[in-house]
Amino acid sequence: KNGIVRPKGYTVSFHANSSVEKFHFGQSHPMKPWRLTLTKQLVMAYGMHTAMDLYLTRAATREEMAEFHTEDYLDFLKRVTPNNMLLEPRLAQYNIGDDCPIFDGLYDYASLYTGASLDAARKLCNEQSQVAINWSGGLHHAKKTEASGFCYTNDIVLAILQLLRYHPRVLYIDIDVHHGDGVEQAFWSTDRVMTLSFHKYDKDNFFPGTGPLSSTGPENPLNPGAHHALNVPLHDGIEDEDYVWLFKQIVEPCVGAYQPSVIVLQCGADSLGCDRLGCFNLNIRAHGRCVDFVKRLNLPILVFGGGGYTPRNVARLWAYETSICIGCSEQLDEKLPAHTPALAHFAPDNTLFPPLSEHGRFENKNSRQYLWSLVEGIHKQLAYLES
Ligand code: ZLV
Ligand code: CA
Ligand code: ZN
Repeated sequence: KNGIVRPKGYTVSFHANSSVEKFHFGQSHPMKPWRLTLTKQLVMAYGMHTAMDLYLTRAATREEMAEFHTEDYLDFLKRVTPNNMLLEPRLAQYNIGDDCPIFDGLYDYASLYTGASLDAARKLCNEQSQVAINWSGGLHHAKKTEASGFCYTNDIVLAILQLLRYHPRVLYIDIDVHHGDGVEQAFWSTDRVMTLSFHKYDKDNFFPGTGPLSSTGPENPLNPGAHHALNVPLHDGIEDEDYVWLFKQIVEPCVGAYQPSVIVLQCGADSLGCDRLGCFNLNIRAHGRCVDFVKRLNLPILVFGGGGYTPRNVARLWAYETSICIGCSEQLDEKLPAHTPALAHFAPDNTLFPPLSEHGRFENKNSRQYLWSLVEGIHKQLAYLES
């Protein structure tokens, strides 16, 4: 079966550089850049590459990264290596440690995933693409002057800064299981970006410990950023129907009230069931329904990856979400193509949609009443925008 067709006047662009796939955070570190190799293999095995514009991306320049990060932090990232790091007095200051280790080629890694996000943003700005995808991006924890949570440079913040040159209002939506704290913090005081993160929240026991419902922007109502940060804190074990329902109940009025001209969607795969670090019970189809809902709003979309620590499921999810962006998801066979290079990784079932919630690792601790209280809380915040 070949012949996934492109709809006329609608372009999906796919931005990647296979060099990012070869970096290693270290033996026992959960972040595995080779999950991107698996993802691309599935995308190609399904023949989706014929339905998109493919771009080989470049590394971001230092000047581009300095639009958000400080010169001294970029200097540090550029000079530090596993060999000289013990001579470096400021490792703690830049939050280097077990989560964010120094590994060979760190600066190249960060500038590559960041360059791909900037390329993707520019394709949207010049309207050569309606949906631009960078699965290597979405590193939402990095701060202006420090690394955090496996993230060194914040490609999302830098991409949004690009979009703001052409777009009056950017809506950022983050469905990674972790709070999108770096993006929220960067745009805390502006009304030109609305940030909305869905995440597991447990102040003292789950990283990064920020993002309660009550955290909605600066408290001073005269600050333009007031009410422009939105957070949807969840407990363990949320399931498909509840999550998708909640997502729609919240995203729809956000778009209605804020009227963004472009959407940035971080699709972290660690919100799936069976993720090594996650604690939700979502299946691939449910995660994809959130992407589909955003796509149907008919606004330009920048699509990023993010977390995702069970590589076979990351690849399944992002290949499936690529098909949703193209609009060909109905045409995908559930059975993975027999010629998929790394088919062994998807054994024994070899399917795109293995059940990820059945073994119920996490009991659902989100009552209906709790979910309604979140919807109500968000609607209350949005009411401030109308006035
Ligand atoms: O998916 O880490 O819990 C975007 C993203 O959102 C912590 N870090 C912090 C707080 C104290 N540390 C623990 C230090 C652990 C160091 C190594 C691991 C190693 C093996 C297995 C799991 C972890 C780990 N680290 C699990 N959770 C953490 C978090 C950081 C989560 C970042 C999520 C990034 C890409
Ligand atoms: Ca999130
Ligand atoms: Zn995450």
